[in-house]
Amino acid sequence: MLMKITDARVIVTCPGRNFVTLKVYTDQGIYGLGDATLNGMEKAVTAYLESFCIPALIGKDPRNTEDIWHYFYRGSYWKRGSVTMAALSAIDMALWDIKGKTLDTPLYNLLGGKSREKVMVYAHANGKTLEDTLEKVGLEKEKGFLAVRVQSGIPGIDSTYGVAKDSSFYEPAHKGLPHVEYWDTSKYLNFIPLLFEKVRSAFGDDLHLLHDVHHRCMPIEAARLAKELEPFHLFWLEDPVSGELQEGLRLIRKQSSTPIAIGEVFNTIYDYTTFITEQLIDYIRMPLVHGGGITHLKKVADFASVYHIHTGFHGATDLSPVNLAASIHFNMAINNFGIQEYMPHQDIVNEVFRINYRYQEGFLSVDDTPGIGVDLDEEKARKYPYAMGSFPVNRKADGTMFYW
Ligand code: KDG
Ligand code: MG
Repeated sequence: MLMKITDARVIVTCPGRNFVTLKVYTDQGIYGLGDATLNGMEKAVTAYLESFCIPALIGKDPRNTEDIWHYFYRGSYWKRGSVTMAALSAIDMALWDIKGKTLDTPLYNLLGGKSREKVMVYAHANGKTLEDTLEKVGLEKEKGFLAVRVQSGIPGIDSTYGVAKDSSFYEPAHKGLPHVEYWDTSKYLNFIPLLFEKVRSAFGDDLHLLHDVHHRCMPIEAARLAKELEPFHLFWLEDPVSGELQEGLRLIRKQSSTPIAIGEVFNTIYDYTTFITEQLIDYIRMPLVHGGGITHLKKVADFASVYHIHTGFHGATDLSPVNLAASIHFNMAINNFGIQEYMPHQDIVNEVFRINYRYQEGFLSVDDTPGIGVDLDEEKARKYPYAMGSFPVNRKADGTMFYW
């Protein structure tokens, strides 16, 4: 039987925040969905998809996921990069969705079947003060979460990334152009060990605790933090340094046994080679939506498994339900799954996307809908037009531009 891609469209919708979805159509009446959302760069990914990828996809056999992946990766002179890899991720996800629907089976079956029935997830607790944060951790524990990422406002720093002024939902981007936030690493380093001492003593040894540094330390500062957090047995310390300097992790590793997770801003295996082969990290954060989709992440996860490294995919609310569902399938199938990040989308998002996963007592599971199993209501999507948003930028107190 022949099968051909006849068309594809990009659907941009903003139910509270922007989502970019690629919909690929075939001559068999089956379509597939892929997530192409890249926070703040939605229009750039859309332009690449519309101006090049979609015309190049038409006429290809969607079942050839491997060859099509390499057509867009190897076939492109300008390789890698967040924008092009997000586009390729969406193409790949949509084609795997089509493959599952064509074979009438859920995605996890195409990746090796079930290694587990459900996947452990971690929740977010963000408080403005230490007391507020302790209360937020308690609330997540009451919801049944076995793992909680703990972030807090820092005394003496006006605003802390990821700790919203209105904490009803998490949204790091703001409407319009970037505003400036001021940062002071020494205040941060003085406060965080105290925070974890309090959280550990309030909630006991069983709760898994995670923390995200958001790339704010130099390697030697991160080494100090990892060492000082050692008594509180974190599940992981995330993005302790800006990840482009892979050698920087050696310094942290020599000093501490706190597990390290890195790479939510990465997009290919080449961002990870030193980290993996030198066992400098413990968890891979690069998600399907930004790391070349299922085809590429399967290779990265398999490569990592040789070095006893696990997955811990990025799963903030600025990644769409299509990515989250695909990630649950993926996590159910692979052996070296570690944990999945989970922040529930707002209800308005789940009105636009029809989801097939559910949260129960610390775990997520998907049903057996063929393919990825998420659909998009286009009529509802049209009610929420694109709205420009951007991340804040960081400066030190003296004005110096600081890292992400
Ligand atoms: O768009 C960026 C967010 O997804 C990111 O800031 C969230 O760091 C994050 C995390 O670990 O979820
Ligand atoms: Mg992060």
